[in-house]
Amino acid sequence: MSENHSDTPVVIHRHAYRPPDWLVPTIALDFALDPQKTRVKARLQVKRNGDHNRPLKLDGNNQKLLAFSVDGQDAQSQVKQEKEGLVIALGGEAHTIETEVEISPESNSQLMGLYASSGLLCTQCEAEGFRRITYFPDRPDILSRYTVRMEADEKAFPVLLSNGNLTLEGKSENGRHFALWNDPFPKPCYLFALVAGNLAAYRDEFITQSGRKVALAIWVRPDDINKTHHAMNALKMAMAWDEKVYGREYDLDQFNIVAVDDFNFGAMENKSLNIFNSRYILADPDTATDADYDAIAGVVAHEYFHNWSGNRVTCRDWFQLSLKEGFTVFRDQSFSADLGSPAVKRIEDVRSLRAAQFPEDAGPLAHPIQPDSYIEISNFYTATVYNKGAEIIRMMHQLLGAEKFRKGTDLYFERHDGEAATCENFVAAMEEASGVDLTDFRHWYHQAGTPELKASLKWDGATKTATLTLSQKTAATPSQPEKQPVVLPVAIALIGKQTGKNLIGEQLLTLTKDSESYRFENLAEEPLLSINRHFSAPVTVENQVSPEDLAFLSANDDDPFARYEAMQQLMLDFMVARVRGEQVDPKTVINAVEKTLTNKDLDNAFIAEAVILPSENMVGEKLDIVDPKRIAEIRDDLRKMLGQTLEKLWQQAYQSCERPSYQYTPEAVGARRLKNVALSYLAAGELADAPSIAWLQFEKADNMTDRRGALDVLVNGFSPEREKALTAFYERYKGNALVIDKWFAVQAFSTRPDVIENVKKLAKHPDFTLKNPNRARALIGSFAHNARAFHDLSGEGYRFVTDMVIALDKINSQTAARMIAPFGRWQRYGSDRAEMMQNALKRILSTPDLSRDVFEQASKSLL
Ligand code: 0A1
Ligand code: ZN
Repeated sequence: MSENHSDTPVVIHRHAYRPPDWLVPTIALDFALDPQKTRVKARLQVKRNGDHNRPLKLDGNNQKLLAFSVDGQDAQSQVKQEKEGLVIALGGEAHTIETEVEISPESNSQLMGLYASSGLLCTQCEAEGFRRITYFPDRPDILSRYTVRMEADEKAFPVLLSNGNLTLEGKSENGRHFALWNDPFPKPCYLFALVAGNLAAYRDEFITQSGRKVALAIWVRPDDINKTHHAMNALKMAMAWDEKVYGREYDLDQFNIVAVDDFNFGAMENKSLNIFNSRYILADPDTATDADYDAIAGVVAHEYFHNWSGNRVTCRDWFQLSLKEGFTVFRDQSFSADLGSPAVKRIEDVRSLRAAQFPEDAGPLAHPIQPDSYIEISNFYTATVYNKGAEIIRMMHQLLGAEKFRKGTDLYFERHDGEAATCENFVAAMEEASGVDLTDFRHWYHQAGTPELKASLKWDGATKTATLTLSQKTAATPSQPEKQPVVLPVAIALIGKQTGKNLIGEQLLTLTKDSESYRFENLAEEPLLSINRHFSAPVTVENQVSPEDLAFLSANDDDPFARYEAMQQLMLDFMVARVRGEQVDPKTVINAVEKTLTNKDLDNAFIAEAVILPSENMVGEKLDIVDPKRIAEIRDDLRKMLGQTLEKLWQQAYQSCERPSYQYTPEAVGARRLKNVALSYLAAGELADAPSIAWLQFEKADNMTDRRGALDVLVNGFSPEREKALTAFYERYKGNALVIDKWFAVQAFSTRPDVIENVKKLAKHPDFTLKNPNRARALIGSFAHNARAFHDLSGEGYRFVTDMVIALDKINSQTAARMIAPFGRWQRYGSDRAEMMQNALKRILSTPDLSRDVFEQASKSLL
């Protein structure tokens, strides 16, 4: 069967959900593993569900059916083999279905189902990969008990892992061996996993709050065993945190993690056998940056937390995806906040929401966290479902308060344990446990688009009264022309314009209507508005504040996030005004940066975040027509000005952040962060010695954060140190795929005008391959997000990415589809660019045998 689906694609609708006709209480799988030809025998106990006479449908593709029987009898006459599976007419209430199929892991370049990755065999089944392994009703509301027998050559595949408990292992003939695994928890097939290969384990254990001893193992290539400690620490902390904060205990005696090099996404929460993209496991100071360390802890926790939010309670259908993902992202964000600085974590999370989710909500691919329909579900593992989903859970947390929120999650877990649930079930549990009416709040689940919150504060000096008017509006999105007001928890404070004191403490205003006014009386002095503190609602704020007042708030607001926001707003307003050709004085921006840099009460990590300029894309979002070149010039200009005017301060910051040797502590991480930001400003200031400072840092670095920080700076310039550093970096790390990914990405992100030629050259580099998703994303994904290069008026950037998407679609359609979004923003650009972007999409769509994944993204992007 072909990998691609070019005929009119079927659209799946949320409202078309129907309970399954047949259930599968148990399944026994038997794998004769081999990279070229694996045989899979499956025995399904099936049970009619309800009073009907519909046949049993088993999904299946990319496999050769070798044998088929019903209740032990060859049953060719009962079965109809269709393109996407088998249809079986059955007379009784319960039957045993047996199939035997042949699949080829080695030729599975889609990395869905059973595939080979650097000598390992592993699986990825979410969302619809199980049907590439065996015939099965591949939908998450069918929960089955699994027993798995796997057999393989013992030399090539000494380790055999699957879900649950290992119940037996032994030798079989011809140098082969086998293992038997049994998972006592019924699960949907998307949580099935197996791994076979030459792996070494880093082991530890965890004692749960009720005293159960859990054997933990992280399985990697033997050479990588020393890079697993950080992930293991994170795992143990996550296990303890989930007990403390949510009362959730681990439920089996084993918990295994495997790292693989070829993986479409970040990681996968298969029951008791999490499989990870190796970039979210492997770390040591020489090869992983501090950001990598943070991401590893976050993803390890995320997958672990899924054991309850996803596995014990799973999703009824894929329209409920945010039920597990939004909630689990909220859980992992809270975990990371508790581990380090909550303010800095919030800043980082909001920055990535703005970078990835806001554009999605503002473009042709906008969808609610519960979409109405899809063609290919893989396209809906989006920043909206994940990150906006997490914001929606966070808002419930605020509206209910921590205690009632916990009552709600307790009720949810208790009520739905062992079930496939819906988002509505979650909200209903929250509502019942807390007594808080969430009727209007539910709009968040079905309405796309980022609401715009307008705020205006009027001061009446005579009565010492301030009146705040809040109003909201959500712009139309595809197929949703009319929007309803949503429930917005808006955390505010009033900051005295003279004293900088918080005059009223923090107040949570809940805006439920289009517009509402609030009065604040007896104020000691004229106030400034501190709004959407800690980003209490996922909105854009429209608030006319003067640069002077923003500067004041950036120095005085008592909420660190709001302070950061004031600074960002100040910088953004300045750049937007400049792009529009207005004459504006940079003095206020420069003074505010200076004040932040010299404020002894602030820690380095916060300072570093606060002084980074908003991205070019953020500037673009504020403009009617985006001119990436002009935006880049204006932003570079401001960076140069800040670099030069505050040179002494950057140098001081740089020096004060130097440490005698590497440590991994929050303090040291903050210092490295500010040091690299200071270095980038020194370079932006075009100070003569900047390249040599960067080179020195590069050379004497005892960790990847410093080395990469220096390389990031050098790669944008024309100094001889640039080539020296790139070569040295490559030589030092060749053979280490994760680090070579950085080498590709750093060059694809360069701000130099020759980046396109260089990236095209890199696509021909012997180390480049489209077969490895990390590598493809490092070069092409990074380049497509390099606004100035991608949008170059020559059209070369568009052409290059288009060529790559078309080539990649034949190999790995999921990964190809994830590179299309930047083209979809064509409406935002001038006609020259818009036309080229549309043509790129048309060219993609005219490619024969296009995958469903790419078809959906490209066709929707043209609308
Ligand atoms: N459930 C995983 C994400 C995931 C989804 C699909 C995949 O298929 C390629 C892989 C992983 C998570 O949220 O971590
Ligand atoms: Zn997840």
